[in-house]
Amino acid sequence: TAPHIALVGATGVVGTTLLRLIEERGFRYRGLDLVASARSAGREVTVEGHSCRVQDVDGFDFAGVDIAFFSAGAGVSRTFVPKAVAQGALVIDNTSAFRMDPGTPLVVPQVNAHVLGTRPESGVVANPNCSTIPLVRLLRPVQERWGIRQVVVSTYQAASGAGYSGVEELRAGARSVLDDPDSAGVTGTFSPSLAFDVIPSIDRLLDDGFTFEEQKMLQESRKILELPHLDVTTTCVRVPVANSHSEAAWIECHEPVDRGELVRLLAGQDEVTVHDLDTVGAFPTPRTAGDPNRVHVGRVRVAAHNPRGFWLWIVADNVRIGAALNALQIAEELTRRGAL
Ligand code: 11C
Repeated sequence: TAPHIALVGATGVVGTTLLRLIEERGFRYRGLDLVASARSAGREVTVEGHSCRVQDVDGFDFAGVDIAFFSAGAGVSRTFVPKAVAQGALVIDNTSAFRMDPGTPLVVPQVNAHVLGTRPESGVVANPNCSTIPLVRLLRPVQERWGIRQVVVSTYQAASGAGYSGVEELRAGARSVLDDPDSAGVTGTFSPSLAFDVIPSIDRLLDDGFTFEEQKMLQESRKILELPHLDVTTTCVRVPVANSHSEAAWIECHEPVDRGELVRLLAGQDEVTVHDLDTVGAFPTPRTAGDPNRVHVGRVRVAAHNPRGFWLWIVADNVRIGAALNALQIAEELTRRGAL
């Protein structure tokens, strides 16, 4: 039978997108609870034409819930996921709280659905970070064909990675600078102001000088691809784009790579569009890439001086591909396996 589902973080950018995707993809459920932290509890949200009241996560009873999606931040997950699991729910967690826990599978269905098995012992399946997901979806076939020696990535991450408030802050900052070029913009979620600027710092700074976002891309890629020594190094940058993250990735393999074979290999992956398959140099951008449910790739360049290495330009909707869609595809896979 169809699962009873709960969405914790239902009013956030990932939660509302998850609701839209559930409708778009016709994901079947027999009951639905919308849940959020105290700040958003009590709000009414329309789901498939019906008004639904958002309940407070503090005090919410998970008994009877088959799948609980969490996207209300790592703090909320750390506090309430153990309770949801103890009350019998299977949790699909969108935060960084449990990703590196050895008993918790970290899943991108197109890459490593096999680790789902049936029901995970910990009761939690973790959804990777939004910059990791599109990257590993492209690295997996490359690793299988040529073997990867090193990956160097710079990201260009959209304001929506910081939620609705991040997008609002970008808009307000842009208005402020357009009105007065000497304005310092608007800070809060981002510092300095993101409008007309780029910020090479996402999430907290670690002792080694890398940011947590950069560490997540390394550690999560290694875990998902089951390559504990994979050499991935990144610089994560916030850019004044509302939605969709971009990445410039240099991938060096163990053997020379043929460009024609590479573009055909990538274009053959599930839900991947290669823009320069026939038109060399073509590229997607966050605003023009097209279908937000696909990973977009362009500017595929094999280096003449080192044909073992090539560049990819990658664009993917961070809220869909990087969060809500991946989480829903995990739920679809678990349902298919009868793992609930
Ligand atoms: C951003 N990637 O763009 C972050 C958002 O670890 O799930 C997601 C943070 C996470 O700001």
